[in-house]
Amino acid sequence: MEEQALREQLPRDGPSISTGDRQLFGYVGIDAVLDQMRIKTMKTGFEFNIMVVGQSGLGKSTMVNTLFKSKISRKSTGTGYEERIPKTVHLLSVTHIVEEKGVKMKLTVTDTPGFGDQINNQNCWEPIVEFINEQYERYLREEILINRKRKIPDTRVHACVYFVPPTGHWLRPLDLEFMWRLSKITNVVPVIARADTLTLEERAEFKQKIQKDLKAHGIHVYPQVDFDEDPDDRLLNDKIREKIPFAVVGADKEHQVNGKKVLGRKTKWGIIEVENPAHCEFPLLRDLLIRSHLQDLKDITHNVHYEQYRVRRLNESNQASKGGQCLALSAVNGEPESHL
Ligand SMILES: Nc1nc2c(ncn2[C@@H]2O[C@H](COP(=O)(O)OP(=O)(O)O)[C@@H](O)[C@H]2O)c(=O)[nH]1
Ligand SMILES: [Mg+2]
Repeated sequence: MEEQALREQLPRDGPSISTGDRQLFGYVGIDAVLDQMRIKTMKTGFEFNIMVVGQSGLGKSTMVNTLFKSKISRKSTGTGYEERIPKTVHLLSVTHIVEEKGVKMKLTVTDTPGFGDQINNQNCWEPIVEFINEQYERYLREEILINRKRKIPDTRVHACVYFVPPTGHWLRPLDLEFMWRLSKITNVVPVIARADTLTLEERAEFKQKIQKDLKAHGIHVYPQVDFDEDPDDRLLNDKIREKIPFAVVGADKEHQVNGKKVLGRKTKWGIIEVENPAHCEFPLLRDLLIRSHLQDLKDITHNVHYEQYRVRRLNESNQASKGGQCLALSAVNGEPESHL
């Protein structure tokens, strides 16, 4: 009796054929592909690129350091390391190799000069839009080569963190315009910057106003409902959408709290710990970017944003060749008409 039960559990040779709900043969072993995928990713590693955008003085450069100094890469930067952040004048990319349990990630964060200092902020998004498109262009040029690399270096921006000033009012026309343009070409993750300057009630109220404003202007930030592939994703993402924009605080200095070193900001109310979910939503931002949605951000960049760029560029090249012009893929930015 026992022996027969055991035999029924054992895998049989040959494939499993299922007719409706009924499984005719036993275990086939398809799940072994998961191990193969894991080993392959461990060997090759992967690239992930984030960009920070927003007006000057909102804490973008600090946040880049916070990300690198927070738990994702404490080891690679070392502790007690202090540095004065120079004012960012050019787009500046910093890359760290983060390794965990044998998996290697090449994490690049691009810091951008703040805008809003000038009297005239017209077209201040141009260098940033150009940078994002340039990375698509680079990828495309590698991809259309006859002898192409097995693994194309990926510098495309997978997530663009947009810093909203903590005014507590509505979004400014400049922020709306900027985010609208960015959301057409990349995954935009808005955050309320310097959230320690707002009370918890103010943060919640501001968050709702921003959500309303984005909806009213048809600005689709990440994660977009249209791209949720299954009901489980939708449930999870609905929860995230309720919390976006995350109210974040950045800090690159460590303080002693209860005998432990924590990243935080000293205020008159005490130390605001940036990695403590009870103090601010930096941990939600880090988890979304690095833990829960990293692969999705990469997939959407490749399958949606890059695809749109590729189609547009190849159509343009075709048109040019029909008109007898040179087929060379010259850089274009296909600027959309102003939205507001
Ligand atoms: N209160 C507060 N100040 C911050 C925060 N993040 C950065 N700062 C400070 O704001 C100033 C400008 O920061 P920086 O990172 O250079 O801003 P960026 O111009 O957007 O890159 C610095 O003095 C930072 O110490 C924050 O979350 N809260
Ligand atoms: Mg800066």
